Amino acid sequence: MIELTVTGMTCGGCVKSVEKAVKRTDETAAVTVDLASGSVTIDSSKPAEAFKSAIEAAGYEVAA
Ligand SMILES: [Cu+2]
Repeated sequence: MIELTVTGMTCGGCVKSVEKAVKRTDETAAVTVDLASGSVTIDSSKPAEAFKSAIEAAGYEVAA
């Protein structure tokens, strides 16, 4: 299980963008995004780095 803290999400549209970035990286990943806390939980066998890059490329910041 991968847990990332994402900052810069302000609305449901941002949540969708982050979910899309995750799915682009691994279409079979199960992803849960909590808008209030910025917590993004991903169930995938791919490395966390791959998701971090994808989310950053979508325009959000990922805390280490
Ligand atoms: Cu938004």
